[in-house]
Amino acid sequence: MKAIGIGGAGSKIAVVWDPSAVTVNISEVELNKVNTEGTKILAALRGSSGAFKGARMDPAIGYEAYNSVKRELQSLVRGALVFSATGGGTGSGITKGILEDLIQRDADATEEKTLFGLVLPYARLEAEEFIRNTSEFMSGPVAAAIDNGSTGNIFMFSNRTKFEQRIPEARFNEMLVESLNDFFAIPKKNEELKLLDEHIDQEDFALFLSKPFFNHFTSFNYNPNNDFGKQLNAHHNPLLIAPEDPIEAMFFLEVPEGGDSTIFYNIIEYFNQLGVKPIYSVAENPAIKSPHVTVSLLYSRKPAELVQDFNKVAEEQAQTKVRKTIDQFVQVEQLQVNLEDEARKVNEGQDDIVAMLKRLHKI
Ligand SMILES: Nc1nc2c(ncn2[C@@H]2O[C@H](COP(=O)(O)OP(=O)(O)OP(=O)(O)O)[C@@H](O)[C@H]2O)c(=O)[nH]1
Ligand SMILES: [Mg+2]
Repeated sequence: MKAIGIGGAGSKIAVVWDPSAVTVNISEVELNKVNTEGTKILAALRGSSGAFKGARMDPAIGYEAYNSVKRELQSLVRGALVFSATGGGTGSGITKGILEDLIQRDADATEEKTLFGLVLPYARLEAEEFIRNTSEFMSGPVAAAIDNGSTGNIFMFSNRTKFEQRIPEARFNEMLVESLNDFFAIPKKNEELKLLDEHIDQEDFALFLSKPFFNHFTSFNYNPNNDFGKQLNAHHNPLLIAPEDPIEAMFFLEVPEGGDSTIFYNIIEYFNQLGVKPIYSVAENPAIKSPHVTVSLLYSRKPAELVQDFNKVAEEQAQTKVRKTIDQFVQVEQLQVNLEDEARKVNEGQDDIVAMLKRLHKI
């Protein structure tokens, strides 16, 4: 599938996925560094000052620059996978423009839906601006596009593992793409391997991808003697935001040569308890020694993990504010009055954050 990379992170990841990806940036320096056989598009601002510097974490600048590339991108995004970080200014600003245009125009045909691979910051260790931009981006344009059914699947990658395991950026980008490739290999494997039950062909797969939900995919060795749900929960994809309960699901079960194909009924039963009838297939793979399953869950509610992360950061910020306030007013005579005043301001700030989290919770 062809890719479009927006901003720094989006471009770097897009070219790993697709060596001829189209890349878009406001920063000429960043754009020049990208190694792609595809078109490079320099988005421009009305004044020339932004051209070399990027949006410097300000999504309003990215959003303004979208106007200069709108016409070109409107046709390019059809049937493409758009990669962007949610924290920076260029990626989130331009991608906001893309999402708004998708909402405006008539529903695309199945194969023409635009998919998104979003890279979310790790709230505990990344800049406050990245977190704030992400909240606004997710609760604004992403929520609206999902409500409107305007996009195909949205993959929410998380930089958590990158920071926690201290993985070099280039290696981590490869890991994201390898994982995505693993999921996208399902229809091809269905063509190549001996099928034992059901079938997922290119068209089934394309239809699944065209649905306007978050997609959490993962794969693991499945032990049919143990509970499937517990194994699934223990093997969520660490590169993606944890999923909510699925609205729809897909699974592809591979069993070794001569293996028991009927173990898939356990998986059907598991999904049935959640009220979901998955699309699925079972194939024989002589290259494996134990059953292996690839699962994809489509969900639309805001992932709990994200809200928790933001809660934590918001709380830490509020505490820092209070601490600063105390330091600042400790020598002032009217200490009591000022503290009360500041405490009220902090609380007002918190109310805003709570309101934002409530909005976030809706998607
Ligand atoms: N996984 C991954 N994350 C990245 C990479 N580069 C930046 N990030 C993350 O992406 C976010 C910043 O977004 P960028 O793509 O750098 O910003 P941008 O869209 O170019 O916007 P500006 O530079 O602010 O104009 C932060 O959360 C970074 O940790 C990368 O190559 N891989
Ligand atoms: Mg940048």
